[in-house]
Amino acid sequence: MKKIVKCFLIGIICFFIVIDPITLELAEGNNENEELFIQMVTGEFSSKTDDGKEIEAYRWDPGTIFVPKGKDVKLSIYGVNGKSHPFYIEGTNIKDEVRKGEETIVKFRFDEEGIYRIVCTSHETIEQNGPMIGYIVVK
Ligand SMILES: [Cu+2]
Repeated sequence: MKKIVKCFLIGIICFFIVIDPITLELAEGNNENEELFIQMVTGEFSSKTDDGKEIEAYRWDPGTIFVPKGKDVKLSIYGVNGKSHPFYIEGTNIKDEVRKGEETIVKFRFDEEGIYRIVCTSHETIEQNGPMIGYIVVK
């Protein structure tokens, strides 16, 4: 009886010392190769000033995303508010457009740390119902 308990305990200890770290390592290794999937939508703030003027601003939501350096990223942007948002991403060759009711997918990887902007060229400034500018923070 004592032998069975001993074997059982040794089995458990072996699992945590030997097998579990291997399992974890494999899992971590696989995650490193996977691309990071981030989802965004286009949104809109609207309001009225005291003198009755309608004001609005289109936005990327979330407005800031964090991305590890050297990681492949797949970014999905779904158009909710606004008919069309042509955009570019600094530090890449990406130029594309998000349309209402459609999903736009772009892929990129940053090898340098920094803050890169995603800029909608139709709503870049306050005067153009923006600023529709998002920030990609690469660390
Ligand atoms: Cu826009």
